[in-house]
Amino acid sequence: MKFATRAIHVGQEADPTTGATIVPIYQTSTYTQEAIGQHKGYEYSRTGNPTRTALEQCLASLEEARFGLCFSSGMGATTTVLMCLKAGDHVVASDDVYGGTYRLFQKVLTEFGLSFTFVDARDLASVKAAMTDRTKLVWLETPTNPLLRLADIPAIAAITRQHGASLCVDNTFASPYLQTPLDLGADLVVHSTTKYIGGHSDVVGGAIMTNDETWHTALKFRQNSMGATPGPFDCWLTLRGVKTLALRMKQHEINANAVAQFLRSHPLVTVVHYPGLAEHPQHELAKRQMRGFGGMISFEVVGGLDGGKQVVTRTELVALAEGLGGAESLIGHPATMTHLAIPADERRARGVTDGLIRLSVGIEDTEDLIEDLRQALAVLG
Ligand code: P1T
Repeated sequence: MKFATRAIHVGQEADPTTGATIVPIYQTSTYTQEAIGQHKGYEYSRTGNPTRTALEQCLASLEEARFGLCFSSGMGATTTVLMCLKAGDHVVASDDVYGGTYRLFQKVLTEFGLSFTFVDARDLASVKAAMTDRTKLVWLETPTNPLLRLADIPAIAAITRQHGASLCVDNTFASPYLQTPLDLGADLVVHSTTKYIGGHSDVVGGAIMTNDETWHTALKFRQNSMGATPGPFDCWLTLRGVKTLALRMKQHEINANAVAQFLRSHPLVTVVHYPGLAEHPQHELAKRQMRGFGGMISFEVVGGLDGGKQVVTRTELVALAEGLGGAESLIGHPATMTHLAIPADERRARGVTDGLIRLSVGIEDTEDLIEDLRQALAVLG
């Protein structure tokens, strides 16, 4: 079965008890047992819930994985991966990551004896140089949030394997429609399903997919032990969203491409980061490991911090908000919003300048988006 068919059907057979065509919201915390330990596969909804199972099976299929597990948020999924490590273990992570991921790694997990080296993952020599005898995990975002930088997944998978470590890719920005990291050599894929997978900015969730049974067993044990699990209604909303993932990603990309072309020819825009532009330094890598370029763009305008802040508050159709991947376009200012948790000097050193603007290009009519950006940019000159 191809992608769009799997998104609509896998894990979503008619309900065995009623024939309901759409997977029901099994809004129950527990399940009646016929005798002690004798049940229909479910005992308690932290451990398992049929609506969650449907979503887990569907997402596993979309990521070409044997196993899928869902969580209450992307951060819940990320925390669960990292909780499979032990005090003393070392992680190599790409330096351009969601601010909340940086905060979890650097401000929470270091308290538990994990250590992190952040590297520019575009540079394979830096990744190699950061690996130590204690490195157990390499953590990549590709494309990154917010700079849309790419990491070469097969090449980094090879480096990771040589050191006996595992590679985890946060695939949130690409979505499984555009990139399947397990096919490219990764061991684990993480998603904030809050974004493209859910697709309607109305539910927070996370997921982990793998083909590795040892990892799956460890993760499932922690999913149940730590309890960052999603409720049945959240799983149902996500499942409803994912049915249109393929359609939505096609339109996100059409719009993002048009918006990127508009921005790059605008006199008050100094730089545009979008992997679909021929001048993006990793355009060739994007063509090799992705099936399209997605709906996220970041760009800089003249006037630095002031210029950036003025533009993001001036759009009318495009909402000023954290988050991304929904039907509606969102605009944000990473330095003061999504990436505020990263100390200013480190943030700037990584290229997240004070004037950087991030745009999640939605699926509205292209012309309306460009018109709104045109009038917002007019504030600069
Ligand atoms: O928000 P949550 O579902 O917990 O997911 C965290 C997360 C993980 N990975 C990436 C790449 C992300 O972008 C996020 C969340 N990001 C935002 C809320 C944002 O506006 O960038």
